[in-house]
Amino acid sequence: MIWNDEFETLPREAIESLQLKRLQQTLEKVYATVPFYRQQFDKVGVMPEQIKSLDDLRRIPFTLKQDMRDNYPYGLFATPLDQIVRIHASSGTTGKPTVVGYTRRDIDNWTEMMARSFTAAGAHRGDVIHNAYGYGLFTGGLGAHYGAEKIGASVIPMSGGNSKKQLMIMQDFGSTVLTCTPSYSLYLAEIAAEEGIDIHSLKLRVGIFGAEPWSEKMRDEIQEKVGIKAIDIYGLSEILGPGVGIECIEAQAGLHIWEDHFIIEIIDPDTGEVLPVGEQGELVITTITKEGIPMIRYRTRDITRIIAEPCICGRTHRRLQRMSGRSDDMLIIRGVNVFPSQIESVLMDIEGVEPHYQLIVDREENLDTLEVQVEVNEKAFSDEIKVLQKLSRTIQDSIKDILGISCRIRLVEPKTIARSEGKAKRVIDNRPK
Ligand code: DLL
Repeated sequence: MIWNDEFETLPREAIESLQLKRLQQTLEKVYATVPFYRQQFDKVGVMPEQIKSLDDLRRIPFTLKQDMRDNYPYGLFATPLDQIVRIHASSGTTGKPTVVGYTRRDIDNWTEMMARSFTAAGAHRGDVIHNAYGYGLFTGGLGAHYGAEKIGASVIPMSGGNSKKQLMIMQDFGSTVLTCTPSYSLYLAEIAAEEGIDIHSLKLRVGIFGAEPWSEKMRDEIQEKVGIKAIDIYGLSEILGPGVGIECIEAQAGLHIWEDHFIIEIIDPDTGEVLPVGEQGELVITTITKEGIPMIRYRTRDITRIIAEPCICGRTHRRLQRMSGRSDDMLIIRGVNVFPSQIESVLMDIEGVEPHYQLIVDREENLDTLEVQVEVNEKAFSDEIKVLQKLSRTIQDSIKDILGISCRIRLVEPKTIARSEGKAKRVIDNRPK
């Protein structure tokens, strides 16, 4: 099923000419209304009317998260506050949050994109959507909520937390679709087991998971443990919130990006150069319909690649491969670059290991060190020390063989690594700043 047949199946040329028209309008608007953008354009001597093709976009400088901080809270808004009907913010790890504002039309567009996303994931009227993304300044809760109502499903605004109650509601209200972070779905499965609830006996059919990196192996783990189809959804508050892109249930292979609202580019994170289609690099997004806070060439820090091949679902919007992680989370261990999700993939392939882990990075004598803490299951944990030592060596060897890095392994008891109701914290970086 496709929510908006007309726009989701536009031929490529039509998408691109729509993109160019909307891009030109957006550039003119930001040049006229946002001093920051006017300075950015003036710095490189480009006027909005000189952007005559999609390729010309490259002439415009990037926008960074720091630019949002420097213009805190409302400096990048292109619309007066009396036109802004909603404000969200994302809590950075340090300092002030980044603030975004939506006009009525922005909310309508977001709702439409979430309606498309739910439909792509196989949700429809008659579904009971159990929304466990956090409601509040975080965009996950309300973003998913509006889209769920739009498709005519019955939405339960659970928000995060209180996991036992979540399970009771799922059981009693007959939830068919679960929306939360992938890691939280596994936590719910764990609580269900503790409470003696057979999670497979629930009516849940599909989970729409995002807001944090996760691997293909983690998907397998969730699909098996929770007994549902697990769909990847991508988004970020600076650009929209959830629903920038989603996988379709037909292929479960790459996130369709709603290209009538966004222009995507992949750049080399070191040089800033635009890479050819298909190459892996950092995702840069330009919004072309947003009114409240348009974003021009925003550097997301997320690492992915464009999949240009047509998809079996019939949607013509290009896909992005599952995010490998964020460039800021990439670990450089003795010269080798690795993403936490790559380590996750290796761990998930090893018998006796649970899908709960944490990576501790430190620096000793000027060299980065990595300790992988991973939970073992009850059965493995009750084994003799010799067996555990062997397991630990197996993990170490696999990581070395597959990723080429040496690390220390610390096997820990089941349920000792902190669970999260939102984004899981996979990396603890103790290196001196
Ligand atoms: O996490 C929006 C969202 C809510 C997306 C619910 C999906 C579902 P922020 O808090 O601003 O917004 O965080 C955005 O989270 O730049 C990525 O690094 C990461 N992220 C989001 N979705 C995925 C995903 C929301 N599917 C940041 N895979 C982004 C990997 C993801 N990383």
